[in-house]
Amino acid sequence: MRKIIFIVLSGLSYLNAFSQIDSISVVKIPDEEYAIYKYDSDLEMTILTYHYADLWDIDNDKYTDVIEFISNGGAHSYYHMRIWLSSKSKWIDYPKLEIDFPYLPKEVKNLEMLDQPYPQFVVQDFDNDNIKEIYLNLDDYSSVLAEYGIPSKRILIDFKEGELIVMRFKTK
Ligand SMILES: [Ca+2]
Ligand SMILES: [Ca+2]
Repeated sequence: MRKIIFIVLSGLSYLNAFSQIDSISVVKIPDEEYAIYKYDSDLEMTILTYHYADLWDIDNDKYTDVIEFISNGGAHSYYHMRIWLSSKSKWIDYPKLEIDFPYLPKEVKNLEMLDQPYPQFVVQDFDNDNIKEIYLNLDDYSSVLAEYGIPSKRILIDFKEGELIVMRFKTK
């Protein structure tokens, strides 16, 4: 009898250990094929960056550009955006434009979909001029109000007359 109890207990502890290992192994980050880890010498830690290259031509020069979202390294991570434009060959930083879901955008079929909290990031031609704009639904608009005078969390970044312009997103 004692032997049977031992076997049952051993079996239970084995199952328990297995389920713990299993619960650790299923943790994945979304869109991980775009996730890269970079060492930040200011923060002195490795931080997660979403790196979208070879997908969109924001400045309409026929060469693809890069959009990155860089984590602040916090427990609840917020990501700020920066853009590499092929026509300028440099990074343009937007440290105040932060979202917490910087995942690969899906096509938005109607603008009513953007009345929801998600998606926070969309790259699409909203004004039908054959050039894609960047839509962001920001975490908070106080910084965009202070920096750009826009009293809205929902913004559009459009390339006009050789520059990226941050503007309020309008559905009409
Ligand atoms: Ca380009
Ligand atoms: Ca457009």
